[in-house]
Amino acid sequence: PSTVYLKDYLPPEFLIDQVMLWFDLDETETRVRSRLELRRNPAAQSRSPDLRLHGEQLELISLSLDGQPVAPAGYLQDDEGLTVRQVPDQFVLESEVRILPQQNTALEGLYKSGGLFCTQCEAEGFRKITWYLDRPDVMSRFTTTICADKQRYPVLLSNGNPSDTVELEDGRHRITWTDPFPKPAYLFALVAGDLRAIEDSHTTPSGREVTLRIYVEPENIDKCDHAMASLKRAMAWDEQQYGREYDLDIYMIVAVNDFNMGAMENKGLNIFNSKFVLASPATATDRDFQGIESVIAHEYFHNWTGNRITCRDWFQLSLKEGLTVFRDQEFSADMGSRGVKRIEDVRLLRAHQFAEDAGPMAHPVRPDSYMEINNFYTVTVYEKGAEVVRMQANLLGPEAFRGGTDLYFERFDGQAVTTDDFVQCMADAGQRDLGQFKRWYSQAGTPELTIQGVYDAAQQTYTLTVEQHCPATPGQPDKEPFLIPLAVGLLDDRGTDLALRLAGDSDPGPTTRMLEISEPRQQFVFEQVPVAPVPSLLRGFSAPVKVRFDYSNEQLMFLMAHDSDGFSRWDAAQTLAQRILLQLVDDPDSLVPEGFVQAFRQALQDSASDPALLAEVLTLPAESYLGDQMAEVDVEGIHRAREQLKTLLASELKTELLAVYRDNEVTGEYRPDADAIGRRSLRNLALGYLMQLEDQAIQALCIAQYRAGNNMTDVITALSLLADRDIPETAELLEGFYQQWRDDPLVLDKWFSLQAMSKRPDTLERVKGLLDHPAFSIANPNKVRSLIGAFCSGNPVRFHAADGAGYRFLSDRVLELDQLNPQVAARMVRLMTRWQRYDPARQRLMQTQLERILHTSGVSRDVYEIVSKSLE
Ligand code: DPP
Ligand code: ZN
Repeated sequence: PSTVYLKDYLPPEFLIDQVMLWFDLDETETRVRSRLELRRNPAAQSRSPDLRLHGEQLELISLSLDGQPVAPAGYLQDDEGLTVRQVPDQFVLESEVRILPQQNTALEGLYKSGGLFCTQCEAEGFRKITWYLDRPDVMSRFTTTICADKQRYPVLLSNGNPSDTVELEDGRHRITWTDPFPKPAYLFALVAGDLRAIEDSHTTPSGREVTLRIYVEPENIDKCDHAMASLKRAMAWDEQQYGREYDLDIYMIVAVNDFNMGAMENKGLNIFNSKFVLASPATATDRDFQGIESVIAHEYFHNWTGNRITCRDWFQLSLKEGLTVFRDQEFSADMGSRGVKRIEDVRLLRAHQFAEDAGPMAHPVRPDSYMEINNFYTVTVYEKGAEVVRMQANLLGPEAFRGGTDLYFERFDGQAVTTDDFVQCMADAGQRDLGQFKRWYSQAGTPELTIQGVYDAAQQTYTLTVEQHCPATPGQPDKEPFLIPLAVGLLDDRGTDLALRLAGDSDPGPTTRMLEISEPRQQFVFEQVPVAPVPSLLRGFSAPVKVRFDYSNEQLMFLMAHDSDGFSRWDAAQTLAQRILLQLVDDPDSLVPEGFVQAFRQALQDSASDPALLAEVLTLPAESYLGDQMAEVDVEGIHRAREQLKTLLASELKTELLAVYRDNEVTGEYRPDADAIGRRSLRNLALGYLMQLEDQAIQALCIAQYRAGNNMTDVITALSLLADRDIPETAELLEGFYQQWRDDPLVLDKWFSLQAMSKRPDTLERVKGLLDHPAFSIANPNKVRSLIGAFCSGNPVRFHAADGAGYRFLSDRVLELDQLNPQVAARMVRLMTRWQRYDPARQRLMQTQLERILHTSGVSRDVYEIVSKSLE
């Protein structure tokens, strides 16, 4: 496969002013007619006599130019597109093609999900529908006519505003949708099927009345309320926080069961993985409710950050994704508990993005090259991209940041632009040079800050020396220094924040200072510091970096107890827990400091703090994250150490854990609000510790919680804990759960996952058995993720079994899946690409499987790119 480079970007030679599309949908074949109004781009830097259009898997029926059929010598079709020879400067190109959506298992382009027709065009799916300039910098006005059997497909949707429906004689009907906003082809969408909708409305500040509709399959009509409420909150928030309002008369969301990603922001017609729409207290967990709210908001926010202003090319993907993730994070923070949201986001970033940045797939937020763009919808582009936007907000402060986004919307509305364009708006609004800051977009890797603090009692000064270093990443051996906002505070001996006065300040400043690190080594001198302070570093996680500071255990416990910054309190607890766990990996007999147990006890007895925050503090770092902190991952040692510490905490703190379990019961009607969610998470965390004790009374408690069936959060937690253990009732409960939910695919996803993540030694055998279960289908991405993905990523000790059975299992599945759905296959194969982190025996086992995949004939470009890069 060939590589595409950012440095080769050229503006398009042609533009498309208008597109008209006609779809004739049918079970055996679909016909797509298109009419493109083309003209040469005055801004083009090259001029070829021919027109080159993208197109894949299209069967040509007819082709005409300005109304005249194009003779066979006048065009050339190949696997990737169509060349029309010797075209004029302005012309109309019409074509008709035949496509087979019912055979499209890649779920890219037009495909069928159950009885529905639907589309997924980002990034390059539109070229599987018709010939086109399938690149985001070609923005055009779309008019779409859909014709289908009325009985099977009573609902026909596309982007924009609808015409009246026309009834046709043969039992078919037809409708035309017109989208007044120019858009790139990746935002095109079409849906046809037997759908029901719930409807609501929203009035924008300028007085536009917007109809809101969520379409689902008939059996799900009572599971849409939360999604609708989330949408309305997101619309109001974007109006309030960013001054952005919606621009069409109708906003539609459609839920489908077969979807490669989470959701898609198509103009006026979002298509969602049903996982991020459907919820009821009986079927959805607190996490599901929160995930729906945030994904609904994310896609809605894209209307401005993505659709109105889009990406010039796919290297700029983070322009829309990083910014939109930042926006949805802030929205969720405002809707729920801000402190907890920040911790969750940082946990995810550290677990996945730091790992990606340290591995063979490391790439900058704005990559320089790719083979397959679908492989770059990554935690780096999304989550690190969001951190890069957040740092700009940190550097500018809220007012200038808002000025920057206002400027961005004003300057670039209707255009396809770059991350540099975005940063320039921030620089202009903040009236500062952000040239150095842009390295965050071009340099991969997680910077490390090594910090030392020296207190001078005579001078009453405290000096922080900060050194930055960024490890090498593939293709980038040396890095230039980054501009890093480092939020710091200093605690006195009673744990109170000191007012911070830097050398040269006339007045004492605030208690948190945003230091700007721009040099390889820098010093900051704080004056009038009355006592030796404990520094609180990287408050609020002000930058996506690693901090090394030589804290004593006592200092960490002190920060855990006193830091005014909730994030830093949590972070101190994580650092200490990590230190203790890694010692236990080295030596199972090493002593756990009594102060640590005591700190846990205090947290359990703390009835003043937010239970959700306490649950975060009391959660030990994950096995995979602990592995990332070791020179060589000790799979079994980590699992053993973590189980050992959990059991120790459970036995030392049994009384307190039982009290937390008892006191945090949430009664009354289920509500997914921050308070109830927090209490459930703390209570279920306590149950998790208690279940370590192999105590029959506690197992009975767990079974009782399962049987009470109050809500899916409590039910699934209890069942997961039971599935970890060899308890006689488990098999029967698992079977009962299946029978109860056999008709609800989203609930069954949870059932597959919890079995895949079971600690039991025979889990792989069970997972293999579940592949043959009637409810499993390798063609459905949610099922693949919940069974295969959950096992390989959520169960390190079983996946990395020393005999290599887990690796063989994964590569077998990847090869099978690659035939059907390369995008999802490439996601799965990533789980084996960090082989260099393991011992030589495991390395060889993983390499063998990777080589086997690479040398299989017909392997997709998606999988090839990941595997070949991981073996380099
Ligand atoms: N653009 C989608 C999203 O992240 C993914 N295809 O919202
Ligand atoms: Zn997005």
